[in-house]
Amino acid sequence: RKIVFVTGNKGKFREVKDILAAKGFEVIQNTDGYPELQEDDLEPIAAYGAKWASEKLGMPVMVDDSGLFINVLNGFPGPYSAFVEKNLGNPRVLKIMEGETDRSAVFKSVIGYCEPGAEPLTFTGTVEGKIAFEELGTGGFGYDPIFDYNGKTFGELGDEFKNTVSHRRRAVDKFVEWLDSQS
Ligand code: ITT
Ligand code: NA
Repeated sequence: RKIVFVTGNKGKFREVKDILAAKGFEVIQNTDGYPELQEDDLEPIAAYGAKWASEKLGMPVMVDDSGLFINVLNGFPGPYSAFVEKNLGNPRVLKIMEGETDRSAVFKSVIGYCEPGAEPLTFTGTVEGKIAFEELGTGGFGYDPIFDYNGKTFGELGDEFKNTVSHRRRAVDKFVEWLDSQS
């Protein structure tokens, strides 16, 4: 079974490809992109993007809208995660977090899936962690070097372990459960 994943993010694609390969799916990357709504929640962004891309391409597609939600910052950068990573980067996020004792944060991934002519569906996964005090590790991508999961960052833990516990893994598991229930 094949699934087209519309994303420009190599890290996301690599993770989803590995997770879904283990479940017997082949994932094909499409980099055409889609308009991203400005919303506080990721679900409507993923739903709209999946619907838009499936109509545009005329085939079933999945997208993944994700972000890092830092509790003491009221969920920032959340839906602005891509903008913040690109324009500020991990060092500036660490700077904002200087002196903060509550370092709890949540990574969230929302998979949007849509077939042409149908309504979009969303599957959400989260994982809790803490913002580290420095960037650690070279694995993963994006915020992984500053996301501490039980004492080590996702950057240190690397893809293989990350894929067993991550927000993305949990979202993909729900998606596959739904796909299996359809066949
Ligand atoms: P798309 O083409 O799929 O939209 P994107 O990188 O723009 O790719 P988003 O709009 O969903 O993705 O923005 C999410 C941001 O959060 C982006 O900067 C990612 O690098 C980062 N991010 C998402 N998942 C992550 C993860 O598992 N580990 C580290 N950073 C992550
Ligand atoms: Na994006």
